[in-house]
Amino acid sequence: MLSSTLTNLAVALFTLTTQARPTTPSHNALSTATNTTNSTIGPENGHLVIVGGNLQSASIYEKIITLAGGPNASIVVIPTAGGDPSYDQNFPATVTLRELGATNVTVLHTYDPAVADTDEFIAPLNSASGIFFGGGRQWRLVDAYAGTKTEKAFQGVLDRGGVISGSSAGASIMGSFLARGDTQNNQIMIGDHTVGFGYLKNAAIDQHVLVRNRHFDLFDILKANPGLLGVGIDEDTALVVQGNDVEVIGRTYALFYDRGFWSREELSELKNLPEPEARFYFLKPGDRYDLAKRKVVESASAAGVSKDEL
Ligand SMILES: *[C@@H]1O[C@H](CO)[C@@H](O)[C@H](O)[C@H]1NC(C)=O
Ligand SMILES: *[C@@H]1O[C@H](CO)[C@@H](O)[C@H](O)[C@H]1NC(C)=O
Ligand SMILES: *[C@@H]1O[C@H](CO)[C@@H](O)[C@H](O)[C@H]1NC(C)=O
Ligand SMILES: CC(=O)N[C@H]1CO[C@H](CO)[C@@H](O)[C@@H]1O
Repeated sequence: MLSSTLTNLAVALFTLTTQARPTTPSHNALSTATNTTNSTIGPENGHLVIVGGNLQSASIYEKIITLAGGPNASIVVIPTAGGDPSYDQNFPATVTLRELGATNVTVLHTYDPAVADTDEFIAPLNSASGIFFGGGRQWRLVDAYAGTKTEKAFQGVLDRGGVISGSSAGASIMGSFLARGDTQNNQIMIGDHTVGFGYLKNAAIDQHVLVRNRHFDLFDILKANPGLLGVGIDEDTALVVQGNDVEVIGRTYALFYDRGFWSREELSELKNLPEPEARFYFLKPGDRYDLAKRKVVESASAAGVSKDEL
């Protein structure tokens, strides 16, 4: 009698629960990314170095120079996101690259897509093995270069095994979805420009994330585009991408928004995690991430917390 009442109660509760959550069958799974999405993938050839703004560390610049092929590699710097009336060959990132040993650094700039669509303009890109996009507003890069020979020549650098790098706006432009692409206001996450150059496919990239407390902002994009991977990068911190492998380098942390969760310590039922669609987690320099699996790559750096740190 009692047991059949309990059974009925259990069935009633089960029914209630399943009715209340018709679309989230595994709402308490800790580490499963939902698989209703396309994979996020990096470039087939070459590398990306995606910097979250305020680039200071020589080690990040040096990584860019090395991946371009060393000091004599031709590196083209694109300052266009900055919005200044004009640029000369002494744009700050250019000066720093030269100070760190790069011997052949060229500034290339136009706001005019008709100019960007000429063979003359793209000539330096044809023999370049590195590109660096400076900061500013990412939509300016779209207005100047999207759909032109220049955009194709950027891709050509990657296809030949070179490196595309960039900081702040120069980071966001690398996503297929252009985060903060609005021409009026940089707080609008889904603006009047939403298509980036897409070196990282099925992804949206935000920057300055911890310094500016932007860690909830990517959810505007991810709610409307649940198939995307969200990536948030803090200042003076970078993702180095080769194929689907990502390594965090630099000074602080990168945030991953994949509906999963990961921790250096053993996951416990005591953790009070939000629903999968409201989650993110942090990786530090040395940690690696697999874009195709949307999972952290376990490694020495990502190993568990040792007993004396408990
Ligand atoms: C760079 O070029 C200079 C002059 O052409 C040459 O002397 C030097 O050995 C080259 N350096 C490297 C690392 O290839
Ligand atoms: C420097 O790079 C440009 C292309 O960006 C190339 O045309 C030129 O030959 C390079 N100069 C040297 C000295 O390697
Ligand atoms: C997957 O990719 C296809 C083709 O690029 C696209 O049409 C579709 O919207 C994508 N689906 C998701 C869930 O992102
Ligand atoms: C529909 C869909 O995107 N399915 C993917 C699920 O995940 C596997 C492994 O990552 C992919 O190969 C499928 O394409």
